[in-house]
Amino acid sequence: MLTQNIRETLYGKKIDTANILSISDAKLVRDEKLRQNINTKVVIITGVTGQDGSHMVDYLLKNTDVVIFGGVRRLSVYNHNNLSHISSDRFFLVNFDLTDSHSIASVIEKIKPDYFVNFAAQSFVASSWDFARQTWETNCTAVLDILEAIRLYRPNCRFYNAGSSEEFGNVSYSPQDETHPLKPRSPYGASKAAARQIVKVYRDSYNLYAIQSWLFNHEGTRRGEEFVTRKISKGVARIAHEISQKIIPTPIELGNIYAKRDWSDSEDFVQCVWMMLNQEHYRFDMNPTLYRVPVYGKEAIDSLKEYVLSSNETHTIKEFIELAFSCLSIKGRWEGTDIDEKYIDNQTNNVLISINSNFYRPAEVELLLGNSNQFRNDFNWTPKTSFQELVQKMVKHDHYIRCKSYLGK
Ligand code: NDP
Ligand code: GDR
Repeated sequence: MLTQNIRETLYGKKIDTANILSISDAKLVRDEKLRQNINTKVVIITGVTGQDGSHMVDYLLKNTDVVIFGGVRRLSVYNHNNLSHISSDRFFLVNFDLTDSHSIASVIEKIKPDYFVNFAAQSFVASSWDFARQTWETNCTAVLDILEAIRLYRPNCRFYNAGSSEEFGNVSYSPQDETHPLKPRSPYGASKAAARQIVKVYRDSYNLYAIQSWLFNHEGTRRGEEFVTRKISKGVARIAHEISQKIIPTPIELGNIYAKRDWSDSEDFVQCVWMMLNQEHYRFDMNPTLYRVPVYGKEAIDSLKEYVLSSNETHTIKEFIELAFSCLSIKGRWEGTDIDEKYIDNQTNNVLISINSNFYRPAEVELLLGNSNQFRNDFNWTPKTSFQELVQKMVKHDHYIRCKSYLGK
C-alpha cells in the first residue's frame, strides 16, 4: 500500500534531495518502479553526498534508465550540496549507515539491488591515523557486511568497491599495474587492501560478481576541501582575489610538496566503474527475477578482471601549485629549502605558499604513477580530461565561486 509520502515521492511532487526515505519506504518505491517496468535495473550507490558518488548518479541518470537509491547517513547538518542540482523520478535517497550492519542487511534484503556501487568511505588518508578504527570499520568491515548481505539476499547483485592506489603504498616499481604487490603505508591503505582480499574471497567462494579496482587520485570541482588539490585551487582563488583588492595574501600552508601523484578527473572514472560492472561477457546473465540463486558460473566469475584506473602521468604537488597560480596569471618562484621553502609572487614578492609541518604524515606515499593500459585496451577507453585541463577546471570554478560570493555581498 503506497502512503501519501511515497506517492508524492514517486509522482513528482516531492523529488528533492532533502526527502530521505526510510528503508521500508524505499522498498515500496522500488516495488512500484518494478511494477511499472519489470526490466528496470535497481542500483544502490553509497557515498552519493561525496565526489564520486554524486558524479556516478549524474552519469547513470544521463546514460542509462536505471532506478537509483543513494545511501546517505544521518548527519546533524545538511550536506547534500553535490546533489542539489538533481531532480529525477529515478533517484531516491535512503537512510542507512555503513557502520551499522543491520541497516546494510536490511537495505539489501528489501531493495534487492541489481548493482551495489560502494563509494562510501572514510576517504581522507591523513585522518586515518587519528580514526584508524572508524576507517577500518567503514572501509573494510562494512564491505564484508555488504558482501554477506548480498550472498544471503541478492546473490545476483553486481558489487563494486572503490579500491585505491594507496594499497600500493611504498611502491616497488613504476608505473604500478594490476600485478604490483600491496604495500600500504596508512590505516586507510591497509583498510582498502584488506577489503580487496575479502571481495576476492567472496567472489571465489560464492561466485559473486564482486570486484574492486585500484583508483589513482581523481579530483574535480566536487572534491573535498581538505584534499591537497582542492585546498590549492580554493587557496589560489582566494589569493587572486586578495591581490586584486590590494590585500597582502595569507599564504596557503602545505605539507610535503615533493610527493608525486597521478591525478585524473572523477567524471572520467565513474564511466569506467560502470564499464567494469558490465564486462561484456556477463551482460546476458542478468535476470532480475532470480532470487537466492547464484547466477554466474565459476568460469564466468574467474574471468572477471579488476583494473587500475589512472592518467598514466605523475606530477609533484609543486607542479600542481605552479600550474594553478598560472591559471589566474600569477607567476611565482621557489625560495628556501625544507620547512622554510616558500613560493613567492614575482610581481609583489608576497609569500603565496609556505610549509607547515603539521601537514606532514606519519608515513608518506612518495610516488604514485599508474599504468591503466589493461583497462584502456580492454574497453578502448581514453580519459577526456588532461592534467592541465583538470587544474584549470578546478581553479576557474573556485575563482568563479569566490567572485560570485564577493559580488553578492
Ligand atoms: P568522498 O570523501 O568525497 O565521499 C565519501 C562518501 O562516503 C561521502 O558521501 C560520505 O558521506 C560517505 N560516508 C562516509 N562514511 C559513511 C558511513 N559510515 N555511512 C554512509 N556513508 C558514509 O570520497 P570520493 O568520492 O573522493 O571517493 C569515493 C571512493 O573512492 C571512496 O571509497 C574512496 O576511498 C575511493 N577512492 C577515491 C579516490 C580519489 O582520489 N577520490 C582514489 C582512490 C579511491 P558524508 O557526506 O555523510 O560524509
Ligand atoms: P591522498 O590525497 O592522500 O593521495 O589520497 P591528498 O590530496 O590528501 O594528498 C596528496 C598528497 O599531497 C600531500 N600534501 C598534502 N595533502 C593534504 N591533504 N593537505 C596538505 O596540506 C598537503 N600538503 C602536501 C600529501 O602528503 C600527499 O602526499 C587521495 C584520497 O582521495 C584517497 O581516498 C585515495 O584513495 C587516494 O587519493 C588515491
